Amino acid sequence: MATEKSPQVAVVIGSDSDLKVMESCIEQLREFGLTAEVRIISAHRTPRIAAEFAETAESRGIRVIIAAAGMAAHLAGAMAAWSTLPVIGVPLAAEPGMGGLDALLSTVQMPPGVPVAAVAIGKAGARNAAILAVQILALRDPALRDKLAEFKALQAKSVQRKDAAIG
Ligand code: RP5
Repeated sequence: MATEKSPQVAVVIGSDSDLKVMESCIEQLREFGLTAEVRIISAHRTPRIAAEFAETAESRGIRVIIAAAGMAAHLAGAMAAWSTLPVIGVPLAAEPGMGGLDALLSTVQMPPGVPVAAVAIGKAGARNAAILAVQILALRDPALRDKLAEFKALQAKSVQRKDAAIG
């Protein structure tokens, strides 16, 4: 059951080998003051648990599911199949693999009717997944909207500083 403090974002990874990259997603969420429900669930190795997790996520207070996997990355699609929550898919480069292109195509090429918001491969996608989740939550949370505005301003300042330094 959802409580005041239940996490609103779930970060699901297909394997513990995905955690290193996805730590930057969890860290980015933390920077916005959000904790995540983090789980290792595989679309292929634990398919029943994947279905149950996605089906019950909303009743636990989850509002956005971030799903990251490598190789034939069906985890985000499996989440989207079992839930009406927005699902963000992070394709990862796994070994043996194709530098993440395999996972990218598996994540992004969803058939009509079951959308997954696919982000970039690896760390960039991991961070962007967190920011996109924050943007979704910010639609109904003015404090998060303010944090996003501050985040954008700081990012711009950092580029401007580098531009000035290169002189
Ligand atoms: C995917 O297979 C996982 O998301 C991981 O990226 C990849 C390899 O998994 P492991 O063999 O390292 O557990 O399902």
